[in-house]
This record gives sequence, structure tokens and C-alpha cells, in this order.
Amino acid sequence: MTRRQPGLAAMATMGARSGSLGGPAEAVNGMKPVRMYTTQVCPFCIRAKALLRQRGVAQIDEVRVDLEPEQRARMMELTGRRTVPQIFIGDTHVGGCDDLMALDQRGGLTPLLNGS
Ligand SMILES: N[C@@H](CCC(=O)N[C@@H](CS)C(=O)NCC(=O)O)C(=O)O
Repeated sequence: MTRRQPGLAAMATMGARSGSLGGPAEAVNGMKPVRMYTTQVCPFCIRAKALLRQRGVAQIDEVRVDLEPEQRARMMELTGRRTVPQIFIGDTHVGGCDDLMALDQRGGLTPLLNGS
């Protein structure tokens, strides 16, 4: 699932990205919004997206850092990391794919997604 691309008119009125993560991530199905910094060729990104979908995430706000170099800089600024994926659930920086899977294995992913 890729990030929604706003129309030109919307972009003209939007100015800077909104929200605490700097973008348009929104809650869907009562779940916290999920943002993932990715590149096109990235097996770890594919694996992370598959796990999130298995846990009921219907929408991922995907930021393609290979297409938007300024977003790679933003990702590194926010996370201190240079690899993709970098995953945010709500305001929480989960980390990469390994971190997401470890969180799930210790039972923390679903509660985080549900804000409980
Ligand atoms: N342990 C990390 C590995 C992530 C990783 O190696 N991602 C690759 C792309 S699939 C990457 O960003 N490579 C570029 C680099 O290492 O600078 C995770 O689970 O997310």
C-alpha cells in the first residue's frame, strides 16, 4: 500500500506536512496510524508490511525514501538510523523489521496498534 498522493490543489493549500510525524498518517479501523519509511527494493520492508497486514493494519502511510531524498534525511533525523524500513505506530518509533517482529513475538504489537 503506498502513500496517498495529494492532488495539486491540495498540495497548494497544505504547505508543510501536518501531524506529529510530519505527515498525513491517519487512524484506520480504530488502529493507530502506521508510517513506514521504505525503498522499492527492500525485502525487510515487504516482510514488515506483511506482518502488519496480518495484524489487521489496513493502511500504511509509506514514505519512499528512494524517491524522496529529503525524506531519507528526515527519517535519519527522527530515528538515528539509515536502514529501511523504519516503522512508526502512532508516535512510537518501533524500529526496523526485526524490531517489529520481536515486538510481535513478545505480544506487544497488537496492543500498540490498538492503543491499549
Ligand atoms: N535489521 C534491519 C535490516 C534492514 C536492512 O538491512 N534494510 C536494507 C534494505 S532491505 C537497507 O536499508 N540497506 C541499506 C543500508 O544498509 O544502508 C531490519 O530488520 O529492518
